[in-house]
Amino acid sequence: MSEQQVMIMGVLNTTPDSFSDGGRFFDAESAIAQAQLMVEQGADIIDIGGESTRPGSPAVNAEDELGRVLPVIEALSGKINVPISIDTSKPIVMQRAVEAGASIINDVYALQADGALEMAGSLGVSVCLMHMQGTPRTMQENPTYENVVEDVKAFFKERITACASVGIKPEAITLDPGFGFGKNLGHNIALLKNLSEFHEFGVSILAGLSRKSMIGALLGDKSVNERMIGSVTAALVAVENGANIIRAHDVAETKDALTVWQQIKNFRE
Ligand code: 7PJ
Repeated sequence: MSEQQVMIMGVLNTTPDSFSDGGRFFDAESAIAQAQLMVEQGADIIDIGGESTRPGSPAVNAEDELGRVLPVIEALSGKINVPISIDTSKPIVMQRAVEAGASIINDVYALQADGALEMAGSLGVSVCLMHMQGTPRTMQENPTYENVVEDVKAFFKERITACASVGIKPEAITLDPGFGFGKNLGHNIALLKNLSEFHEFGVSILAGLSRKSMIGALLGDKSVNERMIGSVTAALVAVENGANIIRAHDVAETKDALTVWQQIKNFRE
């Protein structure tokens, strides 16, 4: 069996209200420094977002979102030697971000916004399609599934077909079950424990668990800045269950964990 490749996607929020880093990276200069640090620490992708999707957060208009992300992408493009992904659901932001140097679209709405699918197809870049039930404003009120793993699978199947219709090939697709996006603790754990089931689509799988409330809940309601070790532990469970990309805020710590995991796996006695 071929070795499981695991990459780290380092999170760079440029939103003033991002739940996990409280807007610390809002100005372009510190965003750039943080991105460079994450690359030194072992990030394989830098994910740049300008629209907060934390539960209850309001929508951001395209102009504000562009004002946050474009200066950072422009400054980083060519300066870091890893791909930049743009965390957005708006076609215009996708377009401008790719023109500025992004090569991956990471969309928590899985290209369902008006014109997003067509835009992603015409830009010819890779896409990460995340599952979400509802919208960030209300998604955590009462998430309900028949069978969360099967329901997410059906959604992925439909989105892969939609991608094919605009020329996005499976090689360019990553799937993400969207931990915490319209899911209660039981839903999140069911998805994590059954992550390997999503390999039936033959595309890579991303897990974003970093600092999320499910980690806080499992630790007896620890606050966001006390969730690092719990997040790294959950990331390891995800890779053990087949994840290929880990989306993380704490890149250095996640990298150490993955390095130890990989070396133990490869060790020949
Ligand atoms: C995710 C994301 C995630 C993907 C956010 C946060 C909230 N994109 N964007 N997967 N989460 N693909 O950083 O926790 O889980 S924003």
